[in-house]
Amino acid sequence: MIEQPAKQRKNLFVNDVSRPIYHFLPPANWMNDPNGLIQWNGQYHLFYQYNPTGANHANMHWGHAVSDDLVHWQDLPVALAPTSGSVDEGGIFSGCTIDNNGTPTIFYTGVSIGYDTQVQCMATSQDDLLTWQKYSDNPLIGTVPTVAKQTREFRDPFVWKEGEMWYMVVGSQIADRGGVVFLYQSPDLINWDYLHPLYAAPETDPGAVWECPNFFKLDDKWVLIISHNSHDVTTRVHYFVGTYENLQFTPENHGIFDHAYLYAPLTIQDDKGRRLLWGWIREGRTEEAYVAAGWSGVQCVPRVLSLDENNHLLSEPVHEIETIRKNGQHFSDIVLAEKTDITARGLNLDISAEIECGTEGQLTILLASSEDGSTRTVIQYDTASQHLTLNTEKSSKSGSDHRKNYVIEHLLAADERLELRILLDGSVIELIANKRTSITGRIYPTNPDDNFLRVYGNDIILRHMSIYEMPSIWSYEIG
Ligand code: DQQ
Repeated sequence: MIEQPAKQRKNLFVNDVSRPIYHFLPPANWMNDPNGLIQWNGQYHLFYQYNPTGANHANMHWGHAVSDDLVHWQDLPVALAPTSGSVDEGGIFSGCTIDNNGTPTIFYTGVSIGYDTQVQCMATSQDDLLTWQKYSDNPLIGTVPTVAKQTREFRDPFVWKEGEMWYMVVGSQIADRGGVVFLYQSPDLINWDYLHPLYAAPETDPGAVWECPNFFKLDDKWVLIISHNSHDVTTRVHYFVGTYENLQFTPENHGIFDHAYLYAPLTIQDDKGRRLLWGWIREGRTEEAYVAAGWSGVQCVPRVLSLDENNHLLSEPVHEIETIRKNGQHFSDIVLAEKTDITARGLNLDISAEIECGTEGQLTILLASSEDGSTRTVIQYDTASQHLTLNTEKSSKSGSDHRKNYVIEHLLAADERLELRILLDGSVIELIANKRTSITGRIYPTNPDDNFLRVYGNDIILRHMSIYEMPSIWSYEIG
């Protein structure tokens, strides 16, 4: 058990209102994918892609943090670093941790300098996950299956056990086809046999790579989550829900897990039986801007996954985050009009709302707005077109490339209310509608006074709305 000290971080970013205060991010520098999630002695361990020397994607290590409650985190020493002259000298890329009969065991991708060779490696810990020893005979898997017709894109092992056998999926690319997930099997975690593609891009999609696969049982279905890297604006997290029999996966439904900045998620099942997901919230500003800021990358608030009767993958923030809510304002049964009915202030908020929409209903929520509304982030729902919008085109006066307008179809059944959950945290907005449409956006507020929230609409009844202030999850060293 790792004790949590009362004071843990130096506050290096006191006046940076863009930096989230209740989402996890390292004390400074670059972070991307969540890695190696595991619950050990009841505590949640989060590893993550980390550059200890700067806020750019380079020099990949595994950073490490631990939490008793999924809300507050203690920083721990870097868990894995590249070893020069070895198969991971170019970086320790993403992977997972499993419990091998009492031995914590990491599977990760070791890359060469320049990333042209990507191989699957192992490391174990003898001191409850604090320090790690790399397997002396790495790599475990050193070549891409020939069906890939390429030798470079091969990473992010995800391992699980069924009966007496271990299985691994690895993200890759078939050169003339698109993304693929390869399936392996092992009796002992050391010797791995390649079986076949678990699933490949259903339509030709050359150039795309499927990264960070997750494959797990949820209720009586199997879910495959992949991060579809198309090297352009269509880079998104996709999911497939289906059946898995005789080592064959047959998808029955496909969806987009998040329509904007959430990427490379990793899941685990915790001791409460919940399937939890963390995902990297990418930056929406230029490399120059985030390097200058000194930090880059945020984890989403962990989400609990479930399925509905239509095989949609649903997600909602873990209820633990509600324990830090403060100063709640509650509104019920309000018929909204064009003039603002509700005003609140704050750049770190947790908002939930349940809304009845008339046939011509239009709901507008302004966030991070200046008093005159010239700076604003806009969330809208339009009943006639059944579209949900997150518009960040006027979100701040900072020079950045986050200025986007996401207009995403969100169908409601005839008697279904619109349910919104909005986690605003400085530059992060997690917007989730009816648990099934997720748009994670970035805004970069520069003026702490541009923090008005306004709600208005027409042909809309706000059945319920709660707005909470959210405090920092960190205790900072004094001085
Ligand atoms: N990020 C890691 C890779 C993974 C990619 C490298 C996804 O292992 O494929 O930092 O963001």
